[in-house]
Amino acid sequence: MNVSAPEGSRSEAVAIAAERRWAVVVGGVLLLLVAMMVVTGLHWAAMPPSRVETVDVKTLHIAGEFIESNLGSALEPDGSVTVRAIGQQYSFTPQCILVPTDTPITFRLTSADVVHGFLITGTAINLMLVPGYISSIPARFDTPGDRHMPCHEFCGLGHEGMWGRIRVVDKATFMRMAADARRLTCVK
Ligand SMILES: [Cu+2]
Repeated sequence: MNVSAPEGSRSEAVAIAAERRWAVVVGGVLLLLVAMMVVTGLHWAAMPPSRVETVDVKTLHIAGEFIESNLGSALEPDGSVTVRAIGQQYSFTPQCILVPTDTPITFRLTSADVVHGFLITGTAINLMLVPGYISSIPARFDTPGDRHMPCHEFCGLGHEGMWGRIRVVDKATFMRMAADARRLTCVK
């Protein structure tokens, strides 16, 4: 009831000054976020992300890493295993991938036509296969056994029939087989 006029206008001035300050801070944050979106958008549009490897889809089957004779599991000089495979409408090549237990494994895959998915059931291995790019993921299996490998990106009318198998075998068995063959699969 007893608020004097000068006191009232002083608190109003304080409130207005505080509102201005916060308006500037919020405006600054918004400008920063918009600037980040613009810069990262242009950057990602201009080049693929770092460490992404590309591959020429037109020569996939006739030259380079993904020719048919190079697909399957390869034992590397350091004792690790590299698995190379292709997804295409509507199958994986090889249809059955053979890997050993207790060994560092690197999966390297690509697509010959449209986007496919590569997933190994019961594991965290889950990749998107994009034509023109090599998708790579490290893995390690502790127990032998068969696992499914379904395509999980809708890739056309035959999508539901697109799946393969991963067979994990005992390390000693794999090493015996690797002594006789350059590339291993479990395709019958
Ligand atoms: Cu597919």
